[in-house]
Amino acid sequence: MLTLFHSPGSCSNGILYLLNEIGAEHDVSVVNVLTGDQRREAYLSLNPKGKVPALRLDDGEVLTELQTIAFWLARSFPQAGLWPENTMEQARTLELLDFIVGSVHMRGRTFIRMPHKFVDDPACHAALQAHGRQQVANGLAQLEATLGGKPFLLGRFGVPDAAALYVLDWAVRDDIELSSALVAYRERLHARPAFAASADNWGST
Ligand SMILES: N[C@@H](CCC(=O)N[C@@H](CS)C(=O)NCC(=O)O)C(=O)O
Repeated sequence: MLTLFHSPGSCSNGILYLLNEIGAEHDVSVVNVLTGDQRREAYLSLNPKGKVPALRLDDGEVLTELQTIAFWLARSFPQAGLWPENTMEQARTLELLDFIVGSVHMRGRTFIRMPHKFVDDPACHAALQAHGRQQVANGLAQLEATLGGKPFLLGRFGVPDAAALYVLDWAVRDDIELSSALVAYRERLHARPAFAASADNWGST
């Protein structure tokens, strides 16, 4: 059985959503990053990086990093059709995943929520948070341009949409205004059965 190590409301929501999108049987082991579970020995022995998501496979292998886990899931469950055949579409998938994780999350949202991780002086935190908010807003504008009227980022639903959903949910939580196109896109993602199937472990949206 696959086991997702997951903190409800965090970026591991993206993997939870994909597991349900694929219909892959799985357990969820909650690692609450708000209470520091990720730094406890029990979790560090599984993922020394002290981050979620992590996915333990049937053979005991543990995968970390959202893009890696998303790739593994999409390739291991080909019947779900989440990994494109075409090389250009594969490249676009990786490009979007890297942008959402590497830029919007790590270089945007992280500054909003965790300015203390980058600079000790509390006097600097507001400036770092403002920078993070601007980065997230820029990133969302980029995603809207990529959507360009399509229902999902690559036309049909794909793994980058599962990552886009948690940054959209975070934007709402952080009071960052969404355009009407992004509101409609988020609603489309919330309307998929994978979202209802994830409800018990989703956390606040
Ligand atoms: N690049 C990693 C980032 C993972 C990450 O930063 N996860 C956050 C939750 S959204 C976390 O575990 N934070 C706990 C911490 O930094 O202590 C990925 O995409 O999987």
